Amino acid sequence: MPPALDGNDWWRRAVFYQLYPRSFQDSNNDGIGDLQGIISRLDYLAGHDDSLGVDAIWLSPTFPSPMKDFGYDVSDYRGVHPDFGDMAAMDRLVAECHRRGLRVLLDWVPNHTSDQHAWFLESRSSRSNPRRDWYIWRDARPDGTLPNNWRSVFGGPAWTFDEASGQYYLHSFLKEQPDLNWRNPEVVEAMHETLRFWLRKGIDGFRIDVMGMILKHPDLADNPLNPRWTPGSSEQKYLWTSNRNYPDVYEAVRGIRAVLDEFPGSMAVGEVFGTAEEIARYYGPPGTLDGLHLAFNFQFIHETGHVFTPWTAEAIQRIVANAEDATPGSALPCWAFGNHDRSRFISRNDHDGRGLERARAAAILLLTLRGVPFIYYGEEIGMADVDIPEARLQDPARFHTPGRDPERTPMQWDGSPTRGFSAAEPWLPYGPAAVNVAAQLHAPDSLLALYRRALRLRRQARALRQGSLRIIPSPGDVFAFERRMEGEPSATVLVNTAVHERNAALDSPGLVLLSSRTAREGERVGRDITLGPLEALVVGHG
Ligand code: TEU
Ligand code: CA
Repeated sequence: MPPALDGNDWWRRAVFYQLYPRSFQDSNNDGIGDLQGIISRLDYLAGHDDSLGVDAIWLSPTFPSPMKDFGYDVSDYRGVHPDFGDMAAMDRLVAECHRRGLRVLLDWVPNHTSDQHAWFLESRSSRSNPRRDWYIWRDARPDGTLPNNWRSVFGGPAWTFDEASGQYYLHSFLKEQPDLNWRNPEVVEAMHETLRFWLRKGIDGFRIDVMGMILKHPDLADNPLNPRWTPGSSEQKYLWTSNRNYPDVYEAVRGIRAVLDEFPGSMAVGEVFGTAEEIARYYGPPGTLDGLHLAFNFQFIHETGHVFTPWTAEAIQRIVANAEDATPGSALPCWAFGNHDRSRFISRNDHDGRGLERARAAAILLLTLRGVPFIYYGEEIGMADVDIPEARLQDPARFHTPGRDPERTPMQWDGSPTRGFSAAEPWLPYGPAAVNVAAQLHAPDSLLALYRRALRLRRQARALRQGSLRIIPSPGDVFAFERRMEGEPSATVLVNTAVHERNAALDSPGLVLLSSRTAREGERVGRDITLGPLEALVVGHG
């Protein structure tokens, strides 16, 4: 059993696993996953020889919530939603994780609360309420139109009129998710206290929801028209200049970091969107790195707008090179191939029915790049988007059809009709029975076995876990890089994104330590190497 990572910078060497609590394991047969269910499945993740071998988990929101946005509408930052259990269950979960060397991140949602949060109920109760200014209230413009042209991320205007008090309030997401006013110091202090509440309880850190939107343009200036937009195009009509990655946000980020620094060994990873340079700013300047410990780079999912990134060597190389260039000082990039908001990797890359082969290569890439990888639950067994019948769709945020339910379906533990998830009708339908943990756990050629080998290799080969990265110029369709660390054997990673064989050259001969084509592992290779269709492999040197 691998020991827990030590040191306050444990997160630099960690592999994280995101789990969606509603969909991991149901313990009381109401069809909804819960904390006790997660506890019962921890051995799968860590602590045993045949565990996956991750170092930390991130739980999507577990707080009390009317569940309009499945927990991203928080009505109490210091509690546990009864669907998931209670505070005692959370304490048990944290203790059971720590016993196995697993760290725990909660999902902190600072941009908005639920409209049922006590703060908002007060705020909307009257214009003179002391908490009125905790949210963003504005009059209509003199001509009677909305305060500005901002749109909700989920579609429609970002403003809703409150009849009783005669003003509009801002909501960057659903109207049930009013935006907090981070220019009010009382809000800042109250939100910082919610962090301290959990840190005192022993939580190891946070994933921070929509980090880049908590501070907007001070005058809430209109957003400019998107020059790439034309009527009917898939582009958004307006840019997000005034309300996303607005420069003032970095001051708030530093404030959050200062709170985390009161608790050595804690950390935060921000959900941010933008170019590699925009992402980089969240770490703080190279010399101080006084921003977030990590900021997600989602470019393997989408580089711009809503167009999914294709599985091509050219795109992969651009994304990695940009991140390597932009990530400041000793900071590390942070990679994910999937999450609860986006179509799953296999489904995004399955136009020719070969999504699984690409998923095998992606597992190797994710776990050998320089930086901190996040695995989305089920990715390791090849779960794909599930077709949800119209009548069972749950996600209210249909900014794209059919919403985000397809990538949030229950974890498939076995091939039985209940998938080992719940004896009751699950909150979302299951995927095909053939994709499950039990079938893959002891099958050496399975995707799950490949993930476990990749995780083990990453733990053992320090060059892969902590070394530098150098991109090796390679022929078309091949992305290659070297990982090197002083005094340690180096490794070369090659990814062939073509559906045909490709030849590549190595600087020196070596041994295949890991391959998406399992049978190749252990093969000695010279300086010329032929990669199979869609193959990714790791060659160890010395
Ligand atoms: O998502 C924020 C978010 O803005 C994106 O996922 C969004 O879909 C994209 O920017 C569109 O361009 C977070 C959570 O991950 C999501 O589940 C919540 O619904 C959302 O915040 C609101 O809290
Ligand atoms: Ca349950």
